[in-house]
Amino acid sequence: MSYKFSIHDYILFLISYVFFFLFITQIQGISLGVAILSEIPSWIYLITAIFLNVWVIPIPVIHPKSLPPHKGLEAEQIPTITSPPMAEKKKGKKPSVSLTAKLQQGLAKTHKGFIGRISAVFARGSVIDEKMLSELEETLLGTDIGVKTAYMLFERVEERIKSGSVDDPSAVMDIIKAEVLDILKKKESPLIIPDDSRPFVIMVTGVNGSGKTTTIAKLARRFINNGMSVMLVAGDTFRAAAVEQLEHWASRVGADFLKAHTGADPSSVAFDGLNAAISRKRDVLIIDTAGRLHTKVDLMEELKKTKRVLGKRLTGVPHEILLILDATIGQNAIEQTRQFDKDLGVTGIVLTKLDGSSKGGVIVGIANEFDIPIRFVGIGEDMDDLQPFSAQVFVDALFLDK
Ligand SMILES: Nc1nc2c(ncn2[C@@H]2O[C@H](COP(=O)(O)OP(=O)(O)O)[C@@H](O)[C@H]2O)c(=O)[nH]1
Ligand SMILES: [Mg+2]
Repeated sequence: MSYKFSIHDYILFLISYVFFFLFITQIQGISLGVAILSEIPSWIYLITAIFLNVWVIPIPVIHPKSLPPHKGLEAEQIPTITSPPMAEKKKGKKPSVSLTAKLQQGLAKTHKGFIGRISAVFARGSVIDEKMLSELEETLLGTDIGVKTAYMLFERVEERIKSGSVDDPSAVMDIIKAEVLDILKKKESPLIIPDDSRPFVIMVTGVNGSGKTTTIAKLARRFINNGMSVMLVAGDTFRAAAVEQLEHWASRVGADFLKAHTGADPSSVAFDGLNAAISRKRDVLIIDTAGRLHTKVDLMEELKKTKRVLGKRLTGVPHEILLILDATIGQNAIEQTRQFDKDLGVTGIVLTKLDGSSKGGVIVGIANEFDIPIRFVGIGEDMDDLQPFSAQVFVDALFLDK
């Protein structure tokens, strides 16, 4: 068990001894020369002194400031828990841009790399012919949606053209837009924190650099802005810098933070985090995890163990296994999803760095190939640059010609 004493605790501790002193003087009948002090019954001094002491000294489980004992896991991994200062107010004002406009800006490169290439095929002629169709097939295969989705999309468009329901090249984009919307709509499902699952536990996974820690900060801020209390756990225990990065964000967004020493067993830190979130009655617990190459068996085993340990402590936990995918890696994100889902059972996806990628079309492939909801999209490094995924808003922004 561990608890970091703050300056307020030391002051309360000293005050408790003042009350003890007053109690002793009262029962000994020593006059301090202040009439009102001797009129107060001695038991009030005693109770106050005991209360202040108990408040300062963390008592396992029953005390709100205490961390519960470290059950069944390596005893040397003593975690440190810190409470946040007031969340930092945003410095300076940014010009306000609507969410749709921001998404549009963020998707500009993908628009060029995905939509731009397809519409170029149809700009070349005024009638749809075989050549145009085979160019469309080739172009779709060259985008980042993956072979399977490219063929599916092509077949659907070809079917509509051959059935005679479209003959104008400019109308084909509308069909493709409707098909893409249809695929994405099925995976639109916002992350809802139910009242009866507190703490709601989110285990955040993904390879190094995909944006896990940044997304955790953005999520924490979102939850805190919605009136929820949040605790963050540094489960990427192998990289000291990763722990520091999360600690920095926790204090900036106003979340509790728990860490252990470098190299500690991640499942043990996650377990401590869950215990702490339960005893502190936090609404949301977000666990960061390591992201060494996902093909490494030991990483997957480590993540599986963390999931198992959490589930043993509280049924149904983790409620959400969020996979963070970097849009700049294009089709590799499909393979990453396959790996993480096979081993962990991913329950939600966040696609980050759409703003820096021309390969954001991969979202269509992921939505088509997996039965996993897309929860959010990341369109920048700022805290506000995480948007809940809305298929309609996304498709409108993606297909919009400027
Ligand atoms: N442009 C952009 N950068 C992002 C986004 N999300 C994360 N990043 C950046 O990606 C880098 C890696 O992010 P980090 O959260 O440390 O990744 P982790 O290793 O998975 O925890 C950092 O420089 C982030 O600022 C995003 O949506 N857009
Ligand atoms: Mg990280």
